[in-house]
Amino acid sequence: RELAPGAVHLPGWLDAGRQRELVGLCRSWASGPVPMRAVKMPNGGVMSVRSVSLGWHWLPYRYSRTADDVGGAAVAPFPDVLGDLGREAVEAAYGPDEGSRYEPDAALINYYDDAAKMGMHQDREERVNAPVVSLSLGTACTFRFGNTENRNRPWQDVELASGDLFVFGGPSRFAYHGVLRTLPGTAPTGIGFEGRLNITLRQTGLG
Ligand code: MD5
Ligand code: FE
Repeated sequence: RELAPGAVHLPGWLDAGRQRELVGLCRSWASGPVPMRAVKMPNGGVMSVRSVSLGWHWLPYRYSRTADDVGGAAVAPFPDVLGDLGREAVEAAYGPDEGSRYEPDAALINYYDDAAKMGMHQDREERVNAPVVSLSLGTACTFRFGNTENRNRPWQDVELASGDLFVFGGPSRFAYHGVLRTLPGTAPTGIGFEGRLNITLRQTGLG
């Protein structure tokens, strides 16, 4: 479960009830003040993943309190329920001391249809090196966990399934990573959802 120092994968960390609950919350967040949308990249490309942010709006390559690329509405506040969930997640991965210190202030909810993927990248818009918490719901995917130097080998390919927790911190915080493909047909029955959702929690270090 520790793929590299600081990179901890806890399969099935969320039970079925909590997965369903989070799917319901994601639905409500997706219809908040800022529409869920595909991010347009500065090079003209459009991401195949669709996403919505809470607390801070992520756009390439900065955070804003307003949805500057899609209507300019104020981003919805970061909900307490995700702060508590983040502390619980970091505690499960690293222990109670680090768990209690974790104060995430931004969430990205990513939605992958069967064709969506995410290229290898680092998450480096945050100004502090607190861990990133990743929760997967619905359809499983092949996730590529790389190294901190570049987007090439060495990497490890791992399947992330519904309910899995992955915490990226310490020396793994700025590793390159991506989603190669989703694995259609693998969503648990009864979750009330088709496709893959990923919730990431981040501590931006912004005021
Ligand atoms: C996803 N999302 O499955 C992933 C999960 C994103 C993104 O990559 O930027 O929205 S988060 C994976 C992650 C975050 C921070 C560090 C590392 C992985 N890592 O060191 O591998 O939609
Ligand atoms: Fe990322």
